[in-house]
Amino acid sequence: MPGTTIRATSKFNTAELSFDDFKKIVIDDYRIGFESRQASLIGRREVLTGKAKFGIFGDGKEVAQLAMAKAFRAGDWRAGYYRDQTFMFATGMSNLKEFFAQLYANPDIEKDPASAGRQMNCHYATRFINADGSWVNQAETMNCSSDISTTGGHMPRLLGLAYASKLYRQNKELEYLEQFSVNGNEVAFGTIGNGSTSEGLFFETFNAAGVLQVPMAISVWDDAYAISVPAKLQTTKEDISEILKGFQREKETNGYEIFKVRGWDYIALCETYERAIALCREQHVPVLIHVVEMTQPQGHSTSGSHERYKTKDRLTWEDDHDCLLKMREWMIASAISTEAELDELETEAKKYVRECQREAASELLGVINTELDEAAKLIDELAYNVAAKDELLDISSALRSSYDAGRKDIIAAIRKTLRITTRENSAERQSLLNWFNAEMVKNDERFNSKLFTDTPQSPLNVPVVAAIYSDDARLLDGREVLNACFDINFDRDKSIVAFGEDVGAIGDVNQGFAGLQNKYGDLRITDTGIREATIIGQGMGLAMRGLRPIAEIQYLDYLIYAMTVLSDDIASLSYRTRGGQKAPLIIRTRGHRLEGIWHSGSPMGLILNSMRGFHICVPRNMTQAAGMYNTLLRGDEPALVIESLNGYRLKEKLPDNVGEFTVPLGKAEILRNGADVTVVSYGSTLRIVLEAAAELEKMDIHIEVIDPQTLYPFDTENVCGDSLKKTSKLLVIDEDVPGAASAYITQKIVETENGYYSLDAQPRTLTAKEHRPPYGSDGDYFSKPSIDDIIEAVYAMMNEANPAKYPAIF
Ligand SMILES: Cc1ncc(C[n+]2csc(CCOP(=O)(O)OP(=O)(O)O)c2C)c(N)n1
Ligand SMILES: [Mg+2]
Repeated sequence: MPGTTIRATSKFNTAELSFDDFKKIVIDDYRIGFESRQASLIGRREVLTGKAKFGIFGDGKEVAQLAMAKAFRAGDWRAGYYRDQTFMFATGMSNLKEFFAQLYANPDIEKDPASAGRQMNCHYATRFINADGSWVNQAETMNCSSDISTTGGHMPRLLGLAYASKLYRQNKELEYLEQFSVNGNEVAFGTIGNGSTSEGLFFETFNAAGVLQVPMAISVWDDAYAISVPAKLQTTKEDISEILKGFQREKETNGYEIFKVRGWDYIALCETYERAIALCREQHVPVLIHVVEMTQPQGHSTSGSHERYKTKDRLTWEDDHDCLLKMREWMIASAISTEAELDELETEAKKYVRECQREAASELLGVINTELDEAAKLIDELAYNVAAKDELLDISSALRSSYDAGRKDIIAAIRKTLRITTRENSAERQSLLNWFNAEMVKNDERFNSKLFTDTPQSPLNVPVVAAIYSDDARLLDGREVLNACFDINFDRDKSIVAFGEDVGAIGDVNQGFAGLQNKYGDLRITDTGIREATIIGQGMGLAMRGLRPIAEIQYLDYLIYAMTVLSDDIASLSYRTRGGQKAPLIIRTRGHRLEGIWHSGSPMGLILNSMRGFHICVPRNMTQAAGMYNTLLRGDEPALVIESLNGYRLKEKLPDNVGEFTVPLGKAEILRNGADVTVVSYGSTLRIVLEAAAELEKMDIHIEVIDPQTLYPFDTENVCGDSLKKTSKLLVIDEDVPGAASAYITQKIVETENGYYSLDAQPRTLTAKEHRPPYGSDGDYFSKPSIDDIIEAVYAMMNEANPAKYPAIF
């Protein structure tokens, strides 16, 4: 039985290395590369013969990755893409059996620790959360942040992983966090395909790292194609390192060191990586290693064949420049090995990879077959006691004879059986039902769990601490309440940092951080360039490395620039690693009720539909916001806090414990009692709703006003549903377009909270118009829900219920 291969490639770093030692290292490297190639070849065959769904492999990229692995150390990080299997094998961060387990989508974490069968093959991750929710010692492990499939989407995260090393090196107050860094000596390694460098995220990241001077090493795997599209249509001058030459650092300037090397030249690659990474690690200079003349022996993926779009000449060139072939030729020419020795090595390697593949396949099949046998037996037992015996026996025999049955086939067979036997009430049916229910719990765990990491440190477990007010509590501007909250937290927890556009010197455009840079230094309260996607990526990387970042997006409207990082990367991180990684990033922004097409600030539907995996906080004032920050800063899950833009100068009472009191997530509050209509809204709109409530009172209409406070989670105590028991009428008010957040809130109340059963009128929503609001107060009035709109919407509901008492206005 093949053991799991944990090998770290040895480095050529000693002057005394004998030729024999050198030979051994090279031969071992070749073996790793060759095994990796075999895995690619077998993997493709498994897909094409229907045993796995999809395959994308690292063939043609092996030799450069062997060289990169030599420069990679404990404490270092990788943020890469789907071609890096050889690197993962060479560093021991993954192995062949895990490779195949992922290819077969095995949901067992032990078998596929990277994603528990949730990600396509070659999407890697190391697990860095212990069972109790604590962090592993990242300074002692090699670390791989979880891959995503979107081309270049990982670049912003890479920036953050590198930036953490800068903070750990330069901020001496962080020395106590020794499980995350040794004096910032870690390098963040990024890999990206040549085609993907066309993405904006690549350029944004590249520039930001040059400004920040962080230990980030980007390798571009250049095989001159991006699926079928050649370099000519991707990259100016067809050469990414050529066009990035302006970033080359010079005397007295910041910038990059740029290297270019051929992907089949083993020795040049080893030398380049050693030099580049030493510089990056020691001096915190970002480096670009452009690896050219790479190939794709099997084409892009199992979805198609490259013969369709590559010329005969190109295909011949690729055959001749196959990196393993070239390495082999060089090894023989330099007397490192002989043809016969390498033949033998290759034969052994093929056998070994085959064994790994077979074991991975049979491990999954074995478990599924046991479940299948149990299910089929239970169906049989039921069949002999019911009228539909033959139909049931057909189901069990189809299940037994199905080729490569999966869990879906087993569960579908049981569900069908249960449908057929609804009128039966036997012990056998109950046994089947019990088995089904138990299996569904396991399947839920396998396929649907860990949207959040749900550790004991979850913000949902943070103790509730009420705000305390002295009799002489000061009345301050809302921004000052926030400022006081941040001040105390920065003092309490040295790992908290905040950054964003205009956050540093002026303390953000609304002064929430005013004075704090002076007090805590510019490593903790920091200005950034205008680059929302990488502000979020910067926060993500820091959060993965044990810091507590607050990343600021100046206005909510600009969150859209960062949407791919938020949605594809952070929101799915816990889910796609089945709780193996977390990024407890807090995003601070402000929105609602400003005016103008790009400052109207309520793309809430967009957020709700793309950020599951975040907590979404919509505080109605700055005190509630402060309480939410206090909760989130003590928890370990990502969150978005949308402050009310027009609330910074409104007066609020300063709690005595402004840095300690907490607002629990998911706790709705009744702001005003009333028995006629339940009105649910959030954020700044609530102020208008409360004004409308006072007007309505004069008309003898009493509305109950509820603030859910957070949209994820939403009203976990059923406050809205309970209110409907009293009012039987629901109005949801929202500033986004029709069918956006208002639809979500209505669904939650009517369906999840069973509000439907209390309603005696159609539930209604009052939203903004379908277009964005124009600039100016008139534009706001005619586009967003106004006090008049609210009064009339409530009144119309009362008119419908009792026209005699509430005659129509219009
Ligand atoms: C944002 C995004 N756009 C498009 C795709 C589809 N896609 C997947 S791989 C790929 C080509 C990538 O080429 P390159 O960066 O050169 O890497 P290579 O596969 O050649 O190693 C494309 C277009 C994607 N996954 N994500
Ligand atoms: Mg390419």
